Amino acid sequence: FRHLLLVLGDQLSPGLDIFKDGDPERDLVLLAEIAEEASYVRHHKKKIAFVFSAMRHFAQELRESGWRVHYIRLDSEKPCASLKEAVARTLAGAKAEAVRVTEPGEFRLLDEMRGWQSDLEVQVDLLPDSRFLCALPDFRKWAEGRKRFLMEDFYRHMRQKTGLLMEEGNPAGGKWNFDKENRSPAPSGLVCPEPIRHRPDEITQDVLELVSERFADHFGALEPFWFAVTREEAEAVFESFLENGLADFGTYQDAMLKSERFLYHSLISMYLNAGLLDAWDICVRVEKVWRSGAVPLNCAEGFIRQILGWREYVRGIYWLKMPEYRDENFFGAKRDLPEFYWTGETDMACLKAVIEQTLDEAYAHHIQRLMVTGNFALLIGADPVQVHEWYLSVYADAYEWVELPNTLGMSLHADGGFLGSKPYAASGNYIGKMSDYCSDCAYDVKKKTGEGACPFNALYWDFLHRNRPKLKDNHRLRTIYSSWDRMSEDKRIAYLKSAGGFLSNLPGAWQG
Ligand code: FAD
Ligand code: DLZ
Ligand code: SF4
Repeated sequence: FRHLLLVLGDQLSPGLDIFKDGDPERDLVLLAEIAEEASYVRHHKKKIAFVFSAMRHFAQELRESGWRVHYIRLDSEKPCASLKEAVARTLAGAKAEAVRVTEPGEFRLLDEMRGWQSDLEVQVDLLPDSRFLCALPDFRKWAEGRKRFLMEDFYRHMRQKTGLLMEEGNPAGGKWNFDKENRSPAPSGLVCPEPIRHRPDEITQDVLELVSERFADHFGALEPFWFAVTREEAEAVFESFLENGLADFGTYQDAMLKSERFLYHSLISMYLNAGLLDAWDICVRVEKVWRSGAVPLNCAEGFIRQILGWREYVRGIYWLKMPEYRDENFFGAKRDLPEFYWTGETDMACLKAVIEQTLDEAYAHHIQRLMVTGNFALLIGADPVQVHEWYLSVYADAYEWVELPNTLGMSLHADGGFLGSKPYAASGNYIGKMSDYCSDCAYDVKKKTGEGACPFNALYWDFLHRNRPKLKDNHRLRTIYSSWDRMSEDKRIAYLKSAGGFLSNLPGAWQG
């Protein structure tokens, strides 16, 4: 062969440069199910099933369009322990002049691949991942010499660069951001569109059997399994969102309801991240729907911002700051992540609902991740590495390039505010306002301290008080600290005592 084209489990796109420059007559494609990739954290069973099934379907799609594909299954007679071994073994059976691979989405793998050329004694070409809307050198250029790295600045830059939602050089509607019109709580009884539930085909059934045998001790429920595993199925999910979800997306973006786990969210992150959907195509189609008059601008803008703005921005930050980023711990937080993150067994109704949903679906929407599980981990001072490993394990869309900046930067403020200008810390009041979780909780969200009070209330003040030396110069927290200072001493002591009592009774880490 001329080239061996290695495709990773989250690179399932025929539009990648390795295919564009490839030649089905002379190149061989390699996909490999690898124990190491499937267990470097205890990924949710649904995530592994999704990745393996999507890989097998992609191999089939490539073969149908004329590519020769070598596919190594986890249950083959000679499974491979690592990606390097998969490449070495394939090369031993089928000589190739060079190995070509798209840059992976995680630093650990990129670092490893940099050593392959000398270890395997073959030329290894790492090609940039062309699925993103901001190439990494362009992000670096944007970041160079900047004092502040706000997402909003980057987003405006991307709007101008791409021309999305622009009119004669100005933002459509005269404003860059329509968030003021978004973010209402959801009325109880709201009925949202049902997600499309795909029926597992034979390939998926095989994978489900494999996962239930090999990964029984991993997090979460394997079935019912209804994720899309092909481009066509993922396309149907997005189409259904355009028709039924987009018009209300912005309005209820931050709401949380016990009975509606998906609300008006698109549920496309895992397909985008694995390569079954294309980010540019998604943005262009959302813009088109707005231009057709079918949805208001605030919805289209709010949605495009998530993809053109946030998604590209966190990726840029990840590659700008790694590998040191992973070890940042601004607050010096070192508490074990409580066991109930892995089981859902807690009497705090909000955490229970979000963790149980995560166990069932390998999905939670942004505000559930940020303001319930993330907020609690921040307030109790949980060890950022343990929190990071939890988020990387439990969501079907989790890869380090997107998960780490969201967890360590946005949620835990462990990077000292590089990514977000203030910690997303909130008391029970926020959860009470944006959800219906509090109505059947063992705690009273209105009660501030003492027996039966919502733990978030005291933890919130304890967090601010404990970390004051680190946060005192943050001008966005000035009014909050002056409220604290205006409280009577008795009240402050009651808060700190309540929080102290709660923290000392928290369960330890999961021993699993
Ligand atoms: P929608 O609400 O419908 O949003 C549309 C799309 O916008 C998403 O599919 C996603 O591609 C993009 N998007 C929205 N917010 C973000 C964001 N903050 N960063 C990057 N992309 C965004 N997203 C992941 O894809 N993988 C992760 O591992 C991940 N980990 C997270 C961890 C924490 C602590 C937090 C707070 C957020 C995390 N997010 C992650 C971002 C966000 O929660 C998910 O992208 C979103 O919930 C996916 O659901 P959806 O497709 O229904 O999104
Ligand atoms: C997530 C994942 C899993 C569970 N399994 C595999 C695998 O067996 N083979 C593979 O090539 N990729 C897998 N992946 C995706 C990789 O973990 C992902 O490519 C890297 O983390 C880089 O983003
Ligand atoms: Fe969560 Fe507090 Fe509400 Fe209970 S009362 S659901 S702990 S916010």
